[in-house]
Amino acid sequence: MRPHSLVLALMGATLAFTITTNAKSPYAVPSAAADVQVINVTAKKYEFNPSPIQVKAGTRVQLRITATDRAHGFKISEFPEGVDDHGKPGLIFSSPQDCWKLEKNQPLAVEFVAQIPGTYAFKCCVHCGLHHGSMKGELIVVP
Ligand SMILES: [Cu+2]
Repeated sequence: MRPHSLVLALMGATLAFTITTNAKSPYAVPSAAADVQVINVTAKKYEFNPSPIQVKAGTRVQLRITATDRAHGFKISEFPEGVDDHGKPGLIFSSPQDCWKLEKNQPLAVEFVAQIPGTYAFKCCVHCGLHHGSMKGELIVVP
């Protein structure tokens, strides 16, 4: 009888542990990460994909950009087209940078809140070849 009750005790302990672990899991998910819209973007000679990228105003966006053929760069205007830089920025960056460097096959996260509706131009900012100057894209923030 003793080995049997030991097994029962172990099963009971395992069950209690499982219930405790499950009860905690909904709170283990960080709420900050849950409301970020992650968009995967690839960069290659001489285009970004997708482009245009469309998001809703008020969204926290994380662009996960991967250069697939060689090093590239990512530079985006924080002001919508047609608005000069005297106004409020329409994209609020977690850590602003003039030019994000993209190493080949190393995804880079660019995070911001898309505050003001409009069209935001972005382009490659690391010289990558003959048509580097035409490597451009657009982020469209819709109301
Ligand atoms: Cu380039």
